[in-house]
Amino acid sequence: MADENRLRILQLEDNDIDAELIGRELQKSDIVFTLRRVQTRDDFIAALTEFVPDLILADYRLPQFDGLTALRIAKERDPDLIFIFVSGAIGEEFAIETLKQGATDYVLKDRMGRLASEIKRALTEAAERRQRREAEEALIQRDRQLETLNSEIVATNRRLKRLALRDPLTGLYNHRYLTEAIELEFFRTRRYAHPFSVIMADIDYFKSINDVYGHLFGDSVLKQLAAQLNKMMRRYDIVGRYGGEEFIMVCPGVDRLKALALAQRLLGAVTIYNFGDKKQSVKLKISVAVVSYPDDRAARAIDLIDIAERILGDAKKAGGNRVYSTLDVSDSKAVALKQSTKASDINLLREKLEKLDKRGKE
Ligand code: GH3
Ligand code: MG
Repeated sequence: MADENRLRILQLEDNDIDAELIGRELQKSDIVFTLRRVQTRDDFIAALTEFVPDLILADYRLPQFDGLTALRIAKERDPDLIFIFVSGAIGEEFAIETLKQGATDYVLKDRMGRLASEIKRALTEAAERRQRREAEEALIQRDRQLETLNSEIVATNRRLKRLALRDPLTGLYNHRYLTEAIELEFFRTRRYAHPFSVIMADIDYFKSINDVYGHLFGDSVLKQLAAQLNKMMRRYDIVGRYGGEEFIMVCPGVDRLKALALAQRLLGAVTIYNFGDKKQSVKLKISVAVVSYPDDRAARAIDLIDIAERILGDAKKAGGNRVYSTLDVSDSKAVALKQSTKASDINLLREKLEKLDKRGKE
């Protein structure tokens, strides 16, 4: 049998006759082994690293060394090393002490017949222990992998959720989120009877900025405006990009009067800001519509957005660069706003067509 498959037995024994006896006992068995015998502390320690035993058979009493110290040294090196005392009669107390200290077993010299079977039992138990430990380690490893996978899934979900709710250019909330947020505020307002306002802002003549300075420049202007709007709003307001150059701010707890003041501040701040970069800067003008609930009556949340778009249309028609609410549109129109959405949709379409026609002529 190849050397590496032989059981490597280190024998700590000073008595030649006993050593011979143990050797013969092992030969009689079917254990295939390589035996190294040592008698002193130094040789024992050296053999642990040079010989690297699988198993130690140790006497208890030696002239210059003792079995318990050998056991301690061996266990320090490798806590799993099989260590069997083979000794003359030992008291029960000592036998218990050896096991407490980590000995695998003890065999009395006058019962040497047990040696081979004890060694085999110890080997089987050690193999089982190893298997159990490997299985446990594999389990821990798998748990760890699952944990990592789990946190990756959580992170991906968070990213996906963010992607689903945010506008990629400006990082603001997107159209979908805004509609849901307005819906939610609408129900909350009806339930708790506190007001809320929607501020819709649209850049005046933004198309011409794209036309003159290019689409990329237009993009950076949109990003800067988004940042400005975001900076000016309170933490619990929702700021989003509703469409191309149209932004919406949802302000819970804010009535029309407060919202109008806020919208004026936004308009003022945007007007004085320099948009663009070092090479090119532009001034922006915006038109702002303010709708508030319950000041503006609406049967559904979506009606508020319709009203805002109509007010915005009127603000543009009046030359832009202004804040409008239903207070600024003519009475008949305000009433019309509150009527059937079908009629208001037709009006909205008509206005859009008029606007397109006007632009075509420009
Ligand atoms: P008005 O004063 O009536 O609001 O006119 P306007 O030019 O601002 O509005 P219009 O609806 O005629 O055109 C909007 C322009 O916004 C046209 C479109 O190319 C541009 N736009 C929309 N989304 C983006 C974008 O993500 N990036 C850039 N650079 N431009 C955009
Ligand atoms: Mg515009």
